[in-house]
Amino acid sequence: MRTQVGIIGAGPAGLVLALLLRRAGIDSVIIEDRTRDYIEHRIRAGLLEQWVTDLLVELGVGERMRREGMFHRGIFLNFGGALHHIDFRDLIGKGVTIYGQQEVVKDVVARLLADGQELLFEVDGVSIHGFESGAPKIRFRHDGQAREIDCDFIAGCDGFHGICRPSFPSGLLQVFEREYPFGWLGILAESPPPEDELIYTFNDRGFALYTMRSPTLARLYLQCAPDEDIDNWPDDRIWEELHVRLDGVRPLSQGRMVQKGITPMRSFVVEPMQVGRLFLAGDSAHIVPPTGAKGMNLAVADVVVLARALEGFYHANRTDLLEGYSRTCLARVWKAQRFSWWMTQIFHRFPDEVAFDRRRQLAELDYVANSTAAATALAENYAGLPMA
Ligand code: RFL
Ligand code: PHB
Repeated sequence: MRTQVGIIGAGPAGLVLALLLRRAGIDSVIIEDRTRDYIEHRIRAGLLEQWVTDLLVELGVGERMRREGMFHRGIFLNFGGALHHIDFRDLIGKGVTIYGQQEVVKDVVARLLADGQELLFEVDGVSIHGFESGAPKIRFRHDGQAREIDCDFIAGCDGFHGICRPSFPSGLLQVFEREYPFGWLGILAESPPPEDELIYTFNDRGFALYTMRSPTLARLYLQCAPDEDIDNWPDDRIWEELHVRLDGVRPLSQGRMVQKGITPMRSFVVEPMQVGRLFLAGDSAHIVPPTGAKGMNLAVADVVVLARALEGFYHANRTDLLEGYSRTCLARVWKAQRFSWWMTQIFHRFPDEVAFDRRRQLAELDYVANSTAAATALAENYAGLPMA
C-alpha cells in the first residue's frame, strides 16, 4: 500500500487527523489494533472545549453532538458546605460541551468510512521503519497476512501504550513525569446527575466529581488509593462515599451502576514530539491527570497543528511548520499540564500533606470563587486556551 500519511491508532487523535487531512486533499491510511466495536465503546473522557466542538461542526461530524451534547456555561466548586458557580460564559463568553469521547469516535468513524477512508481494524505486530532517513514504512499483519504501507510521514496516534514513542532512537527523548499518590474510581449510573453542570468537590474524605453523559446518566468519580482493588468497592460503599463527599449540597439519586473502573493519575510529557518523519500526537506524547478534562482536547489540538503543517508541506512547499511542530504543540501541552496539575493539587488529599496545606487549598478555592481575576483564569484554561 502507498499513502501520504500513515496514521497509527484510531483514537480521537488519529481519527480527527484523518478528517483534517481529507479536507486538505491529503491521503491517509489508519491502522488500529482493536476492533471497531471496542473503540466505539471504550468509556473515557467526556468534556469538549468550545473550539473542539466548533471544529467538529466545521468538519461535518457535529450533527449528533449538537443534538445530544450538553452545553455547560460553567462548573460548580463544592467546598465549605456550599456550591460556588464559576460562570465561564459570563467571564469569557465561552462554555464547554459534555459529549462522550466514544460518541465522537463513533461519529468520526462513520463519516470517514462513508467517505471511503482506508481504516483497518484488528491489525497486529505493528512496526515502523525508515522514518529517520525519509522513506517511512509501516509493517503489520492484517487478516493473517503481512502488509506494508509506504508513506511520506507517520503519525504516531497510538496512545500511551503504543509502539511509536518507544520507536524513537534511544537517548533522544526527554521524559517529564509525575505520578500522583491516588487514582480515581469512576462509575456510570442510570440516574440523573445531581446538577445540570459538573460539581468539583473538595472534601476531607477526598476529592469527588459529579459529571454526566446525559440527563439520565451520571458519571461519578471518587479519589481513591492508586492501587485500589475495585473488589473493595461494592456498590453500596461507592454510593455512601458519594453521598458523604457531596456534603448535602444537592440530593443524589442512586440508579443502577452500569460501569465501574479505576484510573491511575499521572502527568507525563516527552520532548521532542517529532523525529525525522515520525510525529507523535495525543496520549502517545503526553498524559494529563483528568482533573482538568484536557486529555482528548489536547489530542485534537496536536493534530490540528500537524494537519496545518502537512498542508503547508504538500500545498505550499513549506517545511518550517513541520520543523516547528514539536515546539508549537509543547507550548500548549505545558499550559494544559500546568492547569491539570493545579486543578489536581487544589482538590485532592495528599498522603504527605500537613494541616497548612488543607487551609491553603481552601483559601485558593475561596479566592477562585470570589475573585473575578482568579475565576477568569480558571475559565480561560478550562474552556480551552485559544489555538495558536
Ligand atoms: P487513544 O484514545 O488512547 O487512542 C490510541 C489508539 O491507538 C490504538 N493503538 C494501536 N493501534 C495500532 N497499532 C498499535 N501498536 C497500537 N497501540 C495502540 C489504541 O487501541 C487506540 O485506539 O489516544 P488519543 O487518540 O491520543 O486520545 C487521547 C484520549 O483518549 C485521552 O487523552 C483521554 O481519554 C484521557 N482520559 C480522560 N480524559 C479526560 O479528559 N477525562 C476523562 O475522564 C478521561 N478518562 C482517560 C480516561 C484515559 C484513560 N486511559 C488512557 C487509560 C480514562 C482512561 C481509562
Ligand atoms: C467526565 O465527564 O468524564 C469528566 C469531566 C471532567 C473531568 C473529568 C472527567 O475533569
